[in-house]
Amino acid sequence: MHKPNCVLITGATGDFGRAFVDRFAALGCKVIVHGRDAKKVAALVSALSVPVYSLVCDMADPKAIETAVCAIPPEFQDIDVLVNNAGGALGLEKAHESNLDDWDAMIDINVRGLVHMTRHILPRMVSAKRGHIINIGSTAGNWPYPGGHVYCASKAFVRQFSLAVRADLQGTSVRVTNIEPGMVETQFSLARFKGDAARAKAVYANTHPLSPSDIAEAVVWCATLPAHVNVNSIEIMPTTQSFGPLAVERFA
Ligand code: 8X3
Repeated sequence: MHKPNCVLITGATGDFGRAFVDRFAALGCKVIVHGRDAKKVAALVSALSVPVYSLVCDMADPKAIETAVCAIPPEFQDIDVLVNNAGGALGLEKAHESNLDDWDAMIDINVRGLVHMTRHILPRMVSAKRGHIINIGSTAGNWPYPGGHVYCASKAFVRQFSLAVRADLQGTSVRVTNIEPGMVETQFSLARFKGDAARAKAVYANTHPLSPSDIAEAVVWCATLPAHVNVNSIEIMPTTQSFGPLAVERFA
């Protein structure tokens, strides 16, 4: 098994992030726990028994990302897995009725934040000829749906960015993987619906969604495969979720 040295997980205080932190910590990896809220990061870190570093910054603020990454101490600079997990969806209104601030926030975190973090971490991986960028994409990047607009587009960006960066990394031994989860029961919908708990709960009602640990399983599997194996992408849905027909407008 390929054992990572040091894993940086963005958005680590969320449901996915905590599942990833737990799994990599169980492997004995050093973990860099990123979050925006210092208190939440401190609570997560206090439960870990592996070497851990807290990286507190807002992924929507490129300068803050750079400053935080530059301050990582030498003993945590051997990052060989970056899990770009921070991100989310805001709103499900039709495109022409959406809130532009929501659109900007999704672009800032899902796209710009991920790109900046990747750009800061990659050079050291390339010099070390060892590393793995694992991006958390979404089925939304492959399959559009009403109200998905910028969220779907941001995840399509993440997919193509992952593949194109992989092309650039030919010859460096650095791996890139895009994990594309479908419906997973997390705080994702609560955030999308801005705290409307009933609406968020309804998304997962009377079905069997995936859990964050299902996605952690895939992330850790990819990260621990032998160094000569690169999983380009994995799309994962619950068995209860599949595809619908294309919509056709019919005239009266
Ligand atoms: C989450 C999957 O279908 O809610 O990325 O957009 S979906």
